[in-house]
Amino acid sequence: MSDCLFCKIIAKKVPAKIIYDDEAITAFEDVNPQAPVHTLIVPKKHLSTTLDITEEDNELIGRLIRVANRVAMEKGIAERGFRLVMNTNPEAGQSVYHIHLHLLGGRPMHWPPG
Ligand code: DGP
Repeated sequence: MSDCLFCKIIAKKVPAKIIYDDEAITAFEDVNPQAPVHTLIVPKKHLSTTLDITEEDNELIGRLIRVANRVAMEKGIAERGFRLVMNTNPEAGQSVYHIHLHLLGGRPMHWPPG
């Protein structure tokens, strides 16, 4: 999608610190980190919100989580623990309308979330 920030990052038209890239998924560091580890795992397919995910995306969503696990292991936070978050729509705080998995870790996480 031409006016989507994350589509532009995926296409390397907007710079980002990309740490993983394959034919379906790109992962890059969040520009405004909320924890020592804050990586965004993003499907290349443009889906505006989680509500747009259909059965044809089942494999893609599984891959997204497996990439997050891999990044967590590479960053050394897998055993300590980490949080995966996908915000949907305004009340959850979604600000970029291209789905993305937040990988957060490197500090204790609180529950319930704010
Ligand atoms: P959300 O609020 O769940 O839609 O998360 C969007 C995240 O995207 C937020 O944590 C900040 C991050 N972000 C916004 N703009 C940019 C950008 O230009 N580059 C990078 N790397 N991250 C961005």
